Amino acid sequence: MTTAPMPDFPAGFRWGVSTSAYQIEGATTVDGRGPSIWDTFAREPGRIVDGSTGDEACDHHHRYAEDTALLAGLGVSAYRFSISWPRIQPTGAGPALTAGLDFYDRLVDGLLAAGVDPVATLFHWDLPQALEDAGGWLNRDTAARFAEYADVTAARLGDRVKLWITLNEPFIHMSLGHGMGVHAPGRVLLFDAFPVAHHQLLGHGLAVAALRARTASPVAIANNYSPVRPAGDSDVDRAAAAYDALHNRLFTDPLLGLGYPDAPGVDPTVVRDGDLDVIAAPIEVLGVNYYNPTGIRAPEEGSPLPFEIVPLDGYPRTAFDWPVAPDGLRELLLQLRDRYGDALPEIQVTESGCAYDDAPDAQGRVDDPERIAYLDGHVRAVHEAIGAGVPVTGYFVWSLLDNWEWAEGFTKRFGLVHVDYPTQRRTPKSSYAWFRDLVRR
Ligand code: PNW
Repeated sequence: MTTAPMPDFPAGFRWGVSTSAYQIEGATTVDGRGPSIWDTFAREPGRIVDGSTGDEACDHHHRYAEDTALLAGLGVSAYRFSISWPRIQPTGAGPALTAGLDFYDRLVDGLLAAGVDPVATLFHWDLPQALEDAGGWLNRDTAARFAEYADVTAARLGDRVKLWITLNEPFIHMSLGHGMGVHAPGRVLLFDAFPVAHHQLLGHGLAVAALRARTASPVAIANNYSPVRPAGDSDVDRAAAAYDALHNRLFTDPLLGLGYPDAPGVDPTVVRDGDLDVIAAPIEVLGVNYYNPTGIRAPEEGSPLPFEIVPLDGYPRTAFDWPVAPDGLRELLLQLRDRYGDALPEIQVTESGCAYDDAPDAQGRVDDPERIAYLDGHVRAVHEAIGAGVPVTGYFVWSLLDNWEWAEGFTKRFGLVHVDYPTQRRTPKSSYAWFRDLVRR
């Protein structure tokens, strides 16, 4: 970490923190909530490293007032949360459940009273199980169901949510959920998962139209990006380009009107006339989730993949074994600007953060200097990108709270606030104080 003073950010720059519904809420059976694919997946033996589920998670559904007070104490101008689709429509179709909407209504009003802008994500991977039973995102109809869910949700919250985000990381949901089977719904389709990409993007486009009818607030999507670092030499350029097209362009080129790139798995027979126009509906903000770059080399002879992912040498590592590479964030922001030029909307970094094995000391304090160094480096990288002309207007830390980290269960802690799961006691870490001081300046 450099000791140089943090440079000033433009006035109005949005500082926030992010969470998602299934990772923090718990209370999975209250108020008529239906099961989601993550309730199902977490119950399958061997799926989650510690055998846990999100049944309780951080118990945020009951403790949202305490968590809103933590946000107020942090002084952030925005909080990005996600809405649980099966709380609103238990089977993914039909009228909205009033009790489900009531929870988010209370949350949103509490945030506004605390001076925090509510930023709502509609889909952070917790698909209603009934839709999965009908084919999930492999079924084109799910895109229409998603737009209907966006409509009924924005009918209630559209006047107060300050930024709507349709999908969170459709690439990770496709690749880990449907390609490799390490996330719900656990399908192993490899590149045959492409319809999951197209139907999510179609759902996004249809939802943008539904939101426009209900709200004047800006609309975004949150994509995951990872700049590609070629490793090795023979045929590496071809492998790197294939991975780059899959991870960084498949979910962005069609959004910005360029159609699908030449990426592994793209199947034009899935794309109907008019779909690309729906997908390219203008959005005000591109959400960028960034954690690390990806090392790529040419595949072994006979490999089913046109690339091989390899660990990157020479970087410190988080508890997830992910490399700490703030330069990758600057590189990616510049790449987006260079690639899309005037078609690129305003960017907000909607997730940036790291997992470490944080634990309270004998005095009950949680000191996490590695997280402070991580965030310091990434915030500076954003500042450099702004200086180079990239229109970045916000930065959200993943995450407010330690929470249920998908297939990793409770074993990975990403929070600015430590959570002791048996007691649900919240303890702000030293990174919470660091971020508060940064935001306050
Ligand atoms: C994102 N990967 O997920 C999600 O949006 C969050 O819900 C999650 O908690 C956070 O990042 C930390 O993992 C990802 O394997 C999951 O490359 C896996 C990967 C990337 C992002």
